[in-house]
Amino acid sequence: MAMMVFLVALLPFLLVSGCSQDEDMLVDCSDVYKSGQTVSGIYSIYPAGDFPVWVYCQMISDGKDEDKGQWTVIQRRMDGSVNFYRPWNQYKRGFGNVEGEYWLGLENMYQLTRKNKYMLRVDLEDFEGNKVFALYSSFSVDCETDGYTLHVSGFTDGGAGDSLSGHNGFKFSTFDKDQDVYEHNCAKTFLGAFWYSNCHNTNPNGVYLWGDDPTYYAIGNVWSAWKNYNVGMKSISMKIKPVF
Ligand SMILES: [Ca+2]
Repeated sequence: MAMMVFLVALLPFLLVSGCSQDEDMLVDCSDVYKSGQTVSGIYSIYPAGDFPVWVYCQMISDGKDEDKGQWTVIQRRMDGSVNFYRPWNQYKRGFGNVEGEYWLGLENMYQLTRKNKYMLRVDLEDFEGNKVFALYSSFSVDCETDGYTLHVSGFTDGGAGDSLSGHNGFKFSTFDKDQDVYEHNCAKTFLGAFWYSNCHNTNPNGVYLWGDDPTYYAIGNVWSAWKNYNVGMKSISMKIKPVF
C-alpha cells in the first residue's frame, strides 16, 4: 500500500519529466520580473526547467549602477544564523533559508548558467554600515564532472575592489572534497567552501565573524580587496541575472 501511494504521488512528475521546456517557464528572477512580479521577495524558479527551487529575488536596483534589479540571489550571509561549514552534497544541492542566509546550490548555478550568459554582482556591507559592490560581466559554473569550475570575468568596481577574478578557472572545494591546488585542504584550513585556488582572496562561505577580529586570519566571510583578511562582512550576497 505504501508503495502504491508513493507511485501515485510520483506519477505527475513522471508524466512531465520527458516534456520539452515550457516557453513560459520561469527560469530565473528576470523571468519572474517579466511575468509582472516586480517586488523583491521569495519566488519559485525552474533552473533546469523541471523542478521548482525557492529563491530570493532582488527586483529593485539600489540606484548605485545602471541595473534594473531582477537579480537571482545565489548566496547570502546577513546575520550568522546559518552554518556554512557543510559537506559537498549540501553545496551541490543547496541549503539554508531563502528568507535569510542560504546557498542556492552548485547544480542550480550550473543549470542556470549553462544555456544563457549571466552577469554577477557581489554586494558587501561592513558593520559600520558602509556598502560597496563588485560587478562581473560574465559568470558561469561548469557541470559536476568538471568540478563545478568557476568562470568569472569582466570586473567593474563598485568600491569593493576585485577579490574574485583570482578564483576564475578553479574547481569548487568543500572539507570532504578537496579540488583546490593547495597542498593541504583549503576548506578545512579556512573553514568554508569555495572555488579555492591556493587558497583565497575572498571566503564568502567562511565563518560569520561579527566584524573585525585580529585573532582569526582568513577564516571569516572576508573580501580582502576591500577590508583585510581579519574583517568579516556584516552582509555579503552574490546574485546573477542574464546579460541581455
Ligand atoms: Ca588540496
